[in-house]
Amino acid sequence: MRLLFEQWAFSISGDCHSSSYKSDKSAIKSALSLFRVKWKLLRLKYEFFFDCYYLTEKYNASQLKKLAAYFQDIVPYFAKKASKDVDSVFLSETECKRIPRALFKHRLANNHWANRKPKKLLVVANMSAGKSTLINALVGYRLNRTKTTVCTSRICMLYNNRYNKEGIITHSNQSSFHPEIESTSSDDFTSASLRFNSSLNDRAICVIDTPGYNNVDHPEHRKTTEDFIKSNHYDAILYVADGRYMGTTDEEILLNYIHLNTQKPIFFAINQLDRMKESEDSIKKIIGDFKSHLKRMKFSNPIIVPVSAKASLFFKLGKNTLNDDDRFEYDQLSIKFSRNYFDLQAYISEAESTNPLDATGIHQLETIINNILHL
Ligand SMILES: Nc1nc2c(ncn2[C@@H]2O[C@H](COP(=O)(O)OP(=O)(O)OP(=O)(O)O)[C@@H](O)[C@H]2O)c(=O)[nH]1
Ligand SMILES: [Mg+2]
Repeated sequence: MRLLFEQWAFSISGDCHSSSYKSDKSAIKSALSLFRVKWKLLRLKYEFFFDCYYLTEKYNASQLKKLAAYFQDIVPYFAKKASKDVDSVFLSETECKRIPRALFKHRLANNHWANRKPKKLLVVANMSAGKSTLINALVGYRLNRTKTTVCTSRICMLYNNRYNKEGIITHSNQSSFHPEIESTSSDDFTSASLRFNSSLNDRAICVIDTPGYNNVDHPEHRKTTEDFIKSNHYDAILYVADGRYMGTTDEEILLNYIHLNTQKPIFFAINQLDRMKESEDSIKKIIGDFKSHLKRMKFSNPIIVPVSAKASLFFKLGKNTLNDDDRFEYDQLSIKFSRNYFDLQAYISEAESTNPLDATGIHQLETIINNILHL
């Protein structure tokens, strides 16, 4: 706690001589009164105590009473009343006019959010179907490594963080914050939280990436994915099919495994549809054939969403963020997704797309995720 108090104080004062505090008392006094350059008013007492209580509540709620007693004992005279006011908020939910309203509002919103356990969406597919790209498209950033060769080798969880408007908090052996979201890669963490660039950005949701199932060179990938499917530590499965290779034996094996090993809702995306050609491929038929195939495999009334993960990711990122190769592809995709043939959402709903991003099917997928997970 002392370390956190110090950091809190430093974030305001800009001072970084942490060792100059000889005791808790002097650190707290400093955080409260602060020898702030040009700003000596004691305006942040309440914020300081709120933060201390939040931290204690989150990590050791049984110690809240102890914290109140500790503060009464240790805080300087000028902050005693503020400390008492905040005690009553956290210990007996008593409001107090002296406390800034914004802090109450924040606490209400925080409680509301904290009580909502995130729903978890497990994304599975065979190799290179586009799981990682689709997850990138859903969260709106390039986080998961994607390649034409094999890449994802372990489970990676991405949580939507409704409050942190910028940056990403990553967890592996230790947790860290990175202000630049795309400077991190899912190779370096096992879970992370960031605010999704998506219509799901105010929802309590976690999206889980898995390794390609049919990787003969790395049988452990199959095991990782199978173990997770069996674990039941998720609320629904999104199966990603590659629109170019449907109905393969590998696909049947994975679908069978899912069918036999989970009771959770499952729905389907057909990806990479931007690669189709109007003169050769009927997207309508691809969807229809997949539906019949799934029904034969005993998936009753399967929900199928046609998408282009790559186009949706590019359109969400914006042309300016792309390198020269990708910009060229961006232009081609923009032209494609202005044509009726590539209006993917029109294949499964009445709605006609009014912009290329809608046409990629990603918004429709987000809506379906929202409905299936009851977010
Ligand atoms: N044209 C096009 N390419 C895509 C699309 N989605 C993914 N790709 C490409 O397909 C390749 C594989 O994509 P990934 O997202 O890595 O596939 P994955 O399913 O995560 O692969 P593994 O982790 O190896 O199982 C990459 O080169 C992607 O750029 C899409 O919708 N359209
Ligand atoms: Mg992957």
